[in-house]
Amino acid sequence: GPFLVPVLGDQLSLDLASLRAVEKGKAVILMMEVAGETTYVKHHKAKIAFILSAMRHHADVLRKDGWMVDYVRLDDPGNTGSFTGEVARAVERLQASAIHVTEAGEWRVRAMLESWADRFSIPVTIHEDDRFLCSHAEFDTWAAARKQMRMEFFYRDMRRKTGLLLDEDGQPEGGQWNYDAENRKPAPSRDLLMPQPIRFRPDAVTKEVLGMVAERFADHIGSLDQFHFAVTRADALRQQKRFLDEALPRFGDYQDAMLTDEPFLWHSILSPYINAGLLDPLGLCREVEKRYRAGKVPLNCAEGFIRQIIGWREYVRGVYWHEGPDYGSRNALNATRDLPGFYWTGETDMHCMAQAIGQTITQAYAHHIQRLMITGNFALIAGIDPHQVHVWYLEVYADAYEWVEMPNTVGMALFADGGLLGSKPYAAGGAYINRMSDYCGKCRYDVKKRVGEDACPFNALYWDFIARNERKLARNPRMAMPYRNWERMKEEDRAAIRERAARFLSSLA
Ligand code: FAD
Ligand code: DLZ
Ligand code: SF4
Repeated sequence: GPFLVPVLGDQLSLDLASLRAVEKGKAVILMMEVAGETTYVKHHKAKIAFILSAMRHHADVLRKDGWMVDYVRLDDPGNTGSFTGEVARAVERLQASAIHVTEAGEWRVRAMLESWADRFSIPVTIHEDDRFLCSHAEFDTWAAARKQMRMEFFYRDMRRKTGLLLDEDGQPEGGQWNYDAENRKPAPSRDLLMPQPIRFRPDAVTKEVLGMVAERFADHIGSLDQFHFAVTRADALRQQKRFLDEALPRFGDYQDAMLTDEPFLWHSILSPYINAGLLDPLGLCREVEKRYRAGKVPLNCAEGFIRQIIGWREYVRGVYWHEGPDYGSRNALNATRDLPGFYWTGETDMHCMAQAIGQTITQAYAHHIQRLMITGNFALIAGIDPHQVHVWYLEVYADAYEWVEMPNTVGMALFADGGLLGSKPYAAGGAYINRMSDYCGKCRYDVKKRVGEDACPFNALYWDFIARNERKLARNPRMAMPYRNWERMKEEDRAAIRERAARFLSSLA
């Protein structure tokens, strides 16, 4: 019988290790829409629609490329609802002689793949996913050689490995590895010339998927009205070109900025395509470098973007696999509060939160600083249970897969790993949000106040966080300043701030 090549929903690339391992005429590709994957968490409707439509389009691309493809739809009679169940049916149906599969993107699915060798009496080969620059072994070697796993040093190795933005002597372009200091400009005023991502109109395939998702997943978060994602590599490449031409030249400058009713700013909105396999991350970085070499894009923008991909993206994946399956249950600050209901509705008077959550519901997208410094920061300083926060991020973003979402949430945003990923918690009061956005001017709360019913909740929560975690954080040299400031406050002011925080927190329940 033929070789069976299961291709998972985030493996929508023609250049895939498992495909390279087999011959077209002798292999059948198996693609599976299964209830297990659509509901292991209650993904945003647009995320499910994006993945299923992209899978259906990719099956056509594979067939046109000469592959035999067996495609199981969610509503096919007999669908067992799981990868393992569908592989079992296919092995039987095709009398497959061996299985070749590219490794999965999370521990849960890795365990399924690893169970196949025992379950089916045919050879199973799990291929390393070489769409990533850094293999598991390479990351483990890197991590073993140092006391702390700092992204910055990992990133320099990836620059050297790829040669991206190096000069003839192998030195970093411009003399510095990192130009982040230039990338913290506050929000500009709203600008009619602000670039906007292309909004792709759903074709017949996507429309059918949208109908099915609306019906089957009605109780999942999110709306489908504004569904605009590319669902093919060809369209994803159009979005990529749009980004390179229009947004990249100012990407760095406004990377941390936030503006009311501007969900996208100068960000690429390419993560769903990169993570699903429709775009090649290294190819994208090479295009960015080309624009810099051609004088079309400043160095801080090109470097900043490339760092997000070959630095942060590769690094968080390394951490996820290096730390093991228990990483997601860490809770270094013992945070136990339930996730407030407004994370699901956006209905809160905190304008910054309403904006970040609102666009999450309509677009399945928020950019990095919204995820980190608005919804993430709030969860951190309010002491929300990291597991609940993790599930939320995994559900609501179109780009969310555990390998990338979990370290960003548990490590970067919540400090629940005790400082493995970041050297200090990204905790901030309203002043930071006011500096980087126009949100506070449109908010019912007063960002300058710490106490009183109209005081910005982030202020009291920030100091309450500092006070609450003194035992765990005060010795961190990078936290010396806030602790000094806290100590300097009058006792009665400290009490009033903590009282305001307590009242606000009890109003959440
Ligand atoms: P841009 O700002 O245009 O950045 C370019 C690319 O760099 C992104 O497409 C992405 O591939 C990569 N990138 C940037 N920052 C990171 C990062 N911290 N980690 C990994 N890759 C990065 N990203 C995901 O892809 N999936 C997630 O589930 C996810 N969850 C997150 C949860 C939290 C709490 C936080 C703080 C961040 C999370 N991120 C996640 C990282 C980042 O916010 C998104 O990658 C980014 O917002 C995607 O939008 P963009 O394509 O417009 O990014
Ligand atoms: C996220 C997702 C969803 C919603 N549905 C499917 C699906 O029906 N079939 C599939 O192959 N993949 C899906 N995915 C993506 C998988 O969950 C992803 O491949 C795993 O997380 C492994 O990394
Ligand atoms: Fe957010 Fe506070 Fe600013 Fe309101 S005042 S937008 S709650 S930071």
